[in-house]
Amino acid sequence: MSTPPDTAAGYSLPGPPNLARSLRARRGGAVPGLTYRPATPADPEKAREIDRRLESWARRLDLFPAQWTGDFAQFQVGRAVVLQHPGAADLERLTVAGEFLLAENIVDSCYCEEDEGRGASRRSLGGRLVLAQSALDPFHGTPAVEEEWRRGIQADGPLRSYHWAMQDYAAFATPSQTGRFVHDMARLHLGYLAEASWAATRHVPHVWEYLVMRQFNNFRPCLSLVDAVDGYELPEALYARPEVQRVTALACNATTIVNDLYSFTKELESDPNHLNLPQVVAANDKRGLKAAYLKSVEIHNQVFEAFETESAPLAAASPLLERYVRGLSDWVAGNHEWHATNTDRYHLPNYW
Ligand code: LA6
Ligand code: MG
Ligand code: MG
Repeated sequence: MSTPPDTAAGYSLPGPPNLARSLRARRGGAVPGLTYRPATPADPEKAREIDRRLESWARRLDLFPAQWTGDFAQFQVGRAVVLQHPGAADLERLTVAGEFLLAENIVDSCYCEEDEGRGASRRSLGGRLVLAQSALDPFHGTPAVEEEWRRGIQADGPLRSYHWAMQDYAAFATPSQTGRFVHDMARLHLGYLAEASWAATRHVPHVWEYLVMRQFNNFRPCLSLVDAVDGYELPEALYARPEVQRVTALACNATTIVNDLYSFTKELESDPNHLNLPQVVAANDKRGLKAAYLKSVEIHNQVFEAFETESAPLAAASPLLERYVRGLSDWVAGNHEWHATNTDRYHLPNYW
């Protein structure tokens, strides 16, 4: 939201009321009334070690200019992945989860989020994302064109980040796990395009339409890694089952709605029209932002509870599924803890 200057031609102007600022009083902690499971506490030394490795990875690959380092440090990637993967088999695997988290946020920031000032542009998004997808899902053609493609991928920081994170992942993940991840990234990119299209046309979706978009513009690629990071594979034949797909999507959606709740005030400050679940509920119900926010907490809780209820019989049916569902649940809990405690980035509205 642009704020007019306090003084003009020597007069002091009160300016319009700043809604975002008035929502600021309550800062950290969990959203009251939100259903969540406590996370396994993060070992700070482990988080620091992951951050050290990621910093040297980002520097080696020249992923972004030095002046952005503070922004990404504030993001606390090391702490995020330590919280999200308490059963990680080793530090190398955790580091790769961090590489992807960093890469996904670089692409989101540089390609999608126009108001972050890193060159993102809705008009060029589709073309950029299709090339980004090829950094994960290689191009195949004549040797000469393949060589041009290889040079093209290495010429851009966001593309390099995707490409090299994938190389590191493929060193321990099975082809089926990397294929699953490539599919989930294509879903993410489709979601980014829908978000950009609605922002460009100022379309305000129905709640169901918004939640469909957010099922694609979603943390799913992060949860796609839970078995590989923990050092095993949920075989394709089990992963593909509709009931496994459903609990996976429910976990991914719960965790992404959590982002909408915690980033609500940040997004309102940067762009009063930014779509997130409370904003969309408010636009549809016309009962104000507070009622919409509280209703969004309820929507989250129902999705979260459906995940818990429907995953219980799966966990009871097979040790592999029990481990997989525990990995999803750990990721949801760790991600909630990261959002609730990252007060540098998020703060809650003053609604309680
Ligand atoms: C973050 O939401 C989010 F849910 C994404 C799907 C983008 C990043 C992608 C990953 C990690 P938002 P905020 C797969 O873009 O609220 O709203 O932190 O991020 O600015
Ligand atoms: Mg985004
Ligand atoms: Mg958000």
